[in-house]
Amino acid sequence: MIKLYGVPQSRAVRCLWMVGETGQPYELIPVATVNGKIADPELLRINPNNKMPALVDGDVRIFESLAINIYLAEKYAPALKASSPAEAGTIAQWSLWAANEIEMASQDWASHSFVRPPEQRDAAIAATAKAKIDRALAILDGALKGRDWLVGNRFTVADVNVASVCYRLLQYPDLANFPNVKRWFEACWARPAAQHARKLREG
Ligand SMILES: N[C@@H](CCC(=O)N[C@@H](CS)C(=O)NCC(=O)O)C(=O)O
Repeated sequence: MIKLYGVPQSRAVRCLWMVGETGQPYELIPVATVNGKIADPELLRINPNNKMPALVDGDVRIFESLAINIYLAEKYAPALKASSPAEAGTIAQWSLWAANEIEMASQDWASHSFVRPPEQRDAAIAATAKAKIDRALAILDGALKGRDWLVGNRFTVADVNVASVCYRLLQYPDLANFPNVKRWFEACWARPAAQHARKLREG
């Protein structure tokens, strides 16, 4: 059975969404921590970076949440995987774009807007992050103009990866400024597997 190491309150939520899309049975293995730091020899053997999530599926071991999702699509969700080299490149493009262009800004914005206790928030960091998010969302909005999904004419792992990296933007106040993103983002997160992953994370 697929084993996913991590907790839903981490980037593992991205893989919980994707494994839900596959319909495959899986086991979620929470990683051990000591004083809030990961201290789990089993995780370390799978991911030498000592970070979650990580996946074991038979002989296959993969770390990096977005790569795990691409693997799950490749192996278990034919409709969500690339159907040509061009699609494979475009799925990689959007996955790497999300990780590089939006992930840190989204985390900084959330962290300094509502995640941290008020006395630990820095309004300047939140404002800088918000400006970066707005720039990224304008690019995404352009890419989604006249289309429902990022790659091909169907929901793919690219949509799971980008929408799940943008998890914190479920609370973004200015999403309506990017109507194509808003429409797409709502459609992505309305999927049963996305709703389930959110429930696992938020309770
Ligand atoms: N790029 C990696 C990042 C993984 C990562 O940073 N995971 C965090 C939890 S969301 C973690 O394990 N942090 C523990 C630590 O840094 O000690 C991915 O997407 O999987």
